Amino acid sequence: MTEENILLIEKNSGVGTITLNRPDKLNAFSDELIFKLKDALKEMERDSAVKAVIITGAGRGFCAGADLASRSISMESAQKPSLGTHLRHRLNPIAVKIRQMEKPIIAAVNGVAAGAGMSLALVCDFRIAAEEASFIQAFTKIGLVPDTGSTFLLSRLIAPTKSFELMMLGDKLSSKEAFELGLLNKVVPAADLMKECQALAERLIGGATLAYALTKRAYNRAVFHDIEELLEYEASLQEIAGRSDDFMEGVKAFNEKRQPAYKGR
Ligand code: LHQ
Repeated sequence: MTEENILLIEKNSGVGTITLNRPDKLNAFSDELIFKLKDALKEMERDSAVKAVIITGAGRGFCAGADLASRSISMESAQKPSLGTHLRHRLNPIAVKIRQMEKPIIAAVNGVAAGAGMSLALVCDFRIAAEEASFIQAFTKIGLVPDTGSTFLLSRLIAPTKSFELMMLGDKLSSKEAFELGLLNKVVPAADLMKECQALAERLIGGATLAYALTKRAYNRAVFHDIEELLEYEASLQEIAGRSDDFMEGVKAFNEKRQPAYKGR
């Protein structure tokens, strides 16, 4: 069934705002949402009137990662899904586009950012979060490996000791904890979130935008020069994890709202 208005686009004073809009699913990535996000980013890139972009979520979630109730993932189909292919064609191109776009992209993290939803926040240029927001590397909890860039984004943004712990255990980080670790630029009350992000975007627009674009290019070369190779590596590992009994069990348990019983295979 096609949902309506699952992604909203607004343009205001040179700032393009993209809102993921599946609030009852905490803006989990259905295929349709992924394709719309990809198109929206392309539109923002092409539109010369847009000089900065904000990505946010409607309701109490930023993005809960892949839609675990979707037919392609929830194993209603007899075949096990190819998660490597899923990543190569759907989520990885979004991560690459955000890094390559020579306009600043701000994640306005209004609520929980889990799994690939956390990767989406991490791949943006700036992260401002509401006090109520939280961050979860949810992947291993459903028998997967971190993807959409989380393995290298997290370990390059903060110290490896903590990033590995977060990836392995999947514990929830509050905004305050994420800020203290250096994952966020700022934490603000929810009521001020969009105002703060708009103000940052307008400040960037009012500055030397060519210098900003070139700085982003240099930063990419310094920190994320191997992004495509690493995304591909994650996809190849996710292909293995996605065919495991543990992943089947993880998704089933999530949808049945119970604890999973893993066997390590
Ligand atoms: C959801 C979801 C969701 C569907 C909440 N899907 N409905 C994976 C596979 C394929 C290819 C590529 O890459 C990936 C990468 C990934 O992203 S793997 C990680 C996928 N995400 C998760 O494992 C997170 C799952 N969600 C949660 O753990 C919790 O919902 C969090 C911690 C995010 C929020 O918890 P609560 O605040 O307690 O909310 P809730 O669990 O009650 O969720 C609210 C509703 O949203 C609920 O629906 P319902 O109809 O019962 O009200 C959830 O089922 C739904 N929802 N996440 N990912």
